[in-house]
Amino acid sequence: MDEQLNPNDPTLTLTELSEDGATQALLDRVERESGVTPKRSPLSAWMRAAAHACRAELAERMNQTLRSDRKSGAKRVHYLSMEFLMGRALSNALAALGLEAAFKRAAESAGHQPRDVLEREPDAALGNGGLGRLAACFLDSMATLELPSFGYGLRYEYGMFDQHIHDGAQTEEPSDWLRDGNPWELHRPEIHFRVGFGGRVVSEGQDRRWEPGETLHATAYDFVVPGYATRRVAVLRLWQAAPSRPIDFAAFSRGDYASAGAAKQAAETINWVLYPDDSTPAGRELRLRQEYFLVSASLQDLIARHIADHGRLTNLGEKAAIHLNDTHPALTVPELLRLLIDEHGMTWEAALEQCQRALSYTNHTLMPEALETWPVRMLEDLLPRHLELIYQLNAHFLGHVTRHFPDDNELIARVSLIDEQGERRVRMAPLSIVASHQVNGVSKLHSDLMVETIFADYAQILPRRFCNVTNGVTPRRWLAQANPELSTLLDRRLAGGHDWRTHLERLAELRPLADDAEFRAEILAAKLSNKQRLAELVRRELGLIIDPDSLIDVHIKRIHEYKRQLLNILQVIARYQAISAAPEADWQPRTVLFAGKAASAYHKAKLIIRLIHDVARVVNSDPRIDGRLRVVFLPNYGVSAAEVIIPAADLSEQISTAGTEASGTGNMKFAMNGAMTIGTWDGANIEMAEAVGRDHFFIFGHDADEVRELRNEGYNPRAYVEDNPRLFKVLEAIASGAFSPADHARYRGLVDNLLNRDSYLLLADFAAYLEAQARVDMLFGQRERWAGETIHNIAGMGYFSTDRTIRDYAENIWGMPVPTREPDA
Ligand code: 26V
Repeated sequence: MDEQLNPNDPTLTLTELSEDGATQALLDRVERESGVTPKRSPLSAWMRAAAHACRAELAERMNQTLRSDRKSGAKRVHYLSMEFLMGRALSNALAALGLEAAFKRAAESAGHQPRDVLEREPDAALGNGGLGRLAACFLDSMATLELPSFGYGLRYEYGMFDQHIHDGAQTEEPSDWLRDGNPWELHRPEIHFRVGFGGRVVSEGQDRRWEPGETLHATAYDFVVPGYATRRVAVLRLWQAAPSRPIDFAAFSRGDYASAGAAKQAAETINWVLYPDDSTPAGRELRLRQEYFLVSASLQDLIARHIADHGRLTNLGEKAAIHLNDTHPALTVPELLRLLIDEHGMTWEAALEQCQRALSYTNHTLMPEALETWPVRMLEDLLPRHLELIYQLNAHFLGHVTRHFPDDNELIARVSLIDEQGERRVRMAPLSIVASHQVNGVSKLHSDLMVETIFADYAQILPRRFCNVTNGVTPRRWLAQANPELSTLLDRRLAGGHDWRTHLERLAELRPLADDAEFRAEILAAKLSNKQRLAELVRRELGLIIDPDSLIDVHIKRIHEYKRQLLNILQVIARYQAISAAPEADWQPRTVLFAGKAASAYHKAKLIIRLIHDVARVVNSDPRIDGRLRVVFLPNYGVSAAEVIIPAADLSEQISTAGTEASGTGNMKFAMNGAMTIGTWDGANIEMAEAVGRDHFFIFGHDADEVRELRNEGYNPRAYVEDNPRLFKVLEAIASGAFSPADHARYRGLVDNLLNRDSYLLLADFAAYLEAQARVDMLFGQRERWAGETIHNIAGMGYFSTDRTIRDYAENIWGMPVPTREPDA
């Protein structure tokens, strides 16, 4: 704070006041907004008033940030994403504004627990899972690294659905996060653009021009994302659709209210709901409309700003980086070409050059079924001019391929942007590759496999276009906020005090402390207190008692076959059978906690949730087990739940079939918070194990090469059952209805599928998994040694901060190097 300021000056903003002044200002604000005294104000009113107070500060910082970027003419990055899984914002904002102490004092003086106020804020769950949360961590790091940056997304009225469980079965409920208003957003009605759909393309001399059949308005809602230890911010701009004519008065006068309101209805469906299936593209027209709406509004916005700042578009690629978070915003390619050529008079060649300079694209999955394609017919109807430009780009690219590989007709046919098999479709990943200057995967293994498998042909043609940027997570949310106990320890033990929050590599200084008895004890104490907090949450949500001294074994993520929650459940059943067979033996008590949502139409994933519940019921009620094994499914997993669960975990399950999980980011959050990992040689697990030291990791199972060989040889799952009586017993119990006595046949299909197909090689990894779990039990039995191992894990996680990830993107892809801030002494 500026020493010259008088802390009692009433014109000062909240962050300029003394702690006393800020406390009083917060109390005043609560009273003014709610109309009753702070003591009588409900928690939700407290939450809103605190958010509004922060928003005012942040708005000012946004103005300053934008003004200074305008003046300096700096290059900006624009991160286009259909998903931003932001979670709650208040505690992050308070920390960034230095208002935590004042908030705490104010709340307590009114008789409220600060945490109760914070928990009144609904999660902004505008994303499905890893991809959306990564985008949110990126915004935090972009702001903190002082990178001129915009996130662009959609303002969904309903985000990720709320998950309810009835009799073990998942049901979905809309998540009405805007019901009580959103205290964070700044509506910017002055920022609006027109977005067209349908219609036809007309020729004007040499030129082609699109005459849309229907036009919507896009207006901006801004979220200010504070940086840590800087006044700079990142802006998340979310678009809202509105009809150009909300009421058709002619229809209204006829009494035809449906037609009179049709345009309004059509516009509002764009923002209606996030598509909640992250495993298969729905291929629905509404999704295509959403994608185009995001892309068109964002590009018009950034072009308008570019022209205002630079007066011309010939240096667009030099001053603007545009990043595609997966192919969901891939219509950026034809839309940018269209805007530059049709609206701004650029030539094809010049437009393509600017496009390639500006654009870059991240691939987030190798699963072939998740790669987006759109029917040509749908594009013809909805975006006819864009389809022309895609054809033109395809001809241009295939010409290039023909010149360089003149004899390889098969290659030329394979790499077309149009899939000609059956119904003709546009392939969005190739479209993004061809129009970008860099394409990256999200871990070393993933990036290697990407160029060896799904994009091998493109890598042959464009070898320098592909690179790797390993994911990370923001240590502000996932360590400082989520784990205050551990953070206090780090502050005390690391030479730079607080500054690991922006220099996470400092965690390496903990390595020598792995053998320090006192530090080990402190680490165990912090963990125990986090486990007690989790036990309290489980008791509140499920009425279930879990033992904070037991090994807390956590598997939380979207439910997918490749993530192998089912393998975990097989292991749980094997353990249950072993304990029941020898109840007198010395078993290491364990609580196995699952959480995660299944896509609503993903029947197998839903069946796995059902099985977890069925197994939990049997195990938890069996007196022979006597608390030595508990199985918990915590409903409605999301960012806020993760913030409680992760710091409490002893063991992190990262057990995807090798070669299927692109990176994982939960894996990083766990290790950073002092959990051990049991995992396969997959995604970022590999780089984590190498950073931490393989000896400090529980690695098991087939690696990606072995998985490929096994499949090539003709994988026979039954062979593993014949060799392994424990596995046989587990499958038999499930198939015979031991966990579903009222419906014996419930899991017969599931078991048949394992025996006959087992696409994700659960049975091949089962024995190794059990063996690794036994090593876990052994080590957990020696609690001090265990603590030493977890310290090695925390110490090795310095690399996995999104600050490092964003620096990589900025330097190697966006062409906007980041000045390094010196760490404190
Ligand atoms: C795919 C689709 C398909 C179309 C409909 C909606 C939709 C929504 C999301 C997705 C994305 C699936 C890809 C994804 O989330 N990948 C995850 O990305 C993380 C961040 O890079 C990474 O850590 C995970 O390993 C990867 O599964």
